[in-house]
Amino acid sequence: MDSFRSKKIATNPVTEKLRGGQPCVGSWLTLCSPVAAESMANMGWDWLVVDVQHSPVGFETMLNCFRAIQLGGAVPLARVPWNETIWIQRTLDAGALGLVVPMVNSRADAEATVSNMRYATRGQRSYTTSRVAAYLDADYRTWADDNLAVIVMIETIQAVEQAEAILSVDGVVGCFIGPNDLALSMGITMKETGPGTEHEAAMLHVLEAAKKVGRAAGKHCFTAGEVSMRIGQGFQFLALASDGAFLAKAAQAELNAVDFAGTASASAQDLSGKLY
Ligand code: 3PY
Ligand code: MG
Repeated sequence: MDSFRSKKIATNPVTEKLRGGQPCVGSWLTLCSPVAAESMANMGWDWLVVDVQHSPVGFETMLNCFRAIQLGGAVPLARVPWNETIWIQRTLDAGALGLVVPMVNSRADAEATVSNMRYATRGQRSYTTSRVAAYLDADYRTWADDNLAVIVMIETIQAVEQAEAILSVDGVVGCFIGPNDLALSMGITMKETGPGTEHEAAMLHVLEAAKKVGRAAGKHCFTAGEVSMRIGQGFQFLALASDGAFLAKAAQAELNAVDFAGTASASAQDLSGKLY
């Protein structure tokens, strides 16, 4: 049975890559499905975030997604609904190896995030054995303080202005830009974003601040093309869309391709492949 035992985790590859200046690419899970999570995790993403802020996922389903992600070989992360003690501490206890924390708008907000993710005397996290402790090649208490990926979301113009102060908080590993909320806070629509806009300049300002204080910058990207471009600019923590968006895009494209008149011919490729 030994061959079925998972390898003990020594370090957190996400935190390690981000601290080492390397890019790491993941995606978002909004379908609330451990089966979808396992399928995604097997594809080779560095990490997957269970979105507890903007999906209707329940706490136990989130935990089962963490298991599925781990089994598939990616690093399980979560976006908590808010920068709050109860959400942060419970989600870590359930086995997230890092958190993306929304709406961190000031240095004090970032200090609160870190404090909730670290045990005393470095923070105020209350102790229990996390679910993942059994998979670690270390004592969870000290491992967690040094290895959890602490990613604060910079997604308001106020946070952009405070980027250096936020990112320089001890314990912050990196930041993640939410382009939609950033646009809302600037009073603009997504049509007014992109190269040459104030929105783009704000994101590049965050990148510059992150580089200055030696932290990773990240962004939620719309396409693989954008992920590649952002890597070239120096962004590191890159999310590509979500399981829900991938499903909708692929399913819609296939449905759109159906010739309801039945006059189109099918190639050999059309007549084989994967049904499930
Ligand atoms: C945003 O665009 O505001 C996000 O939070 C993306 O994850
Ligand atoms: Mg947002």
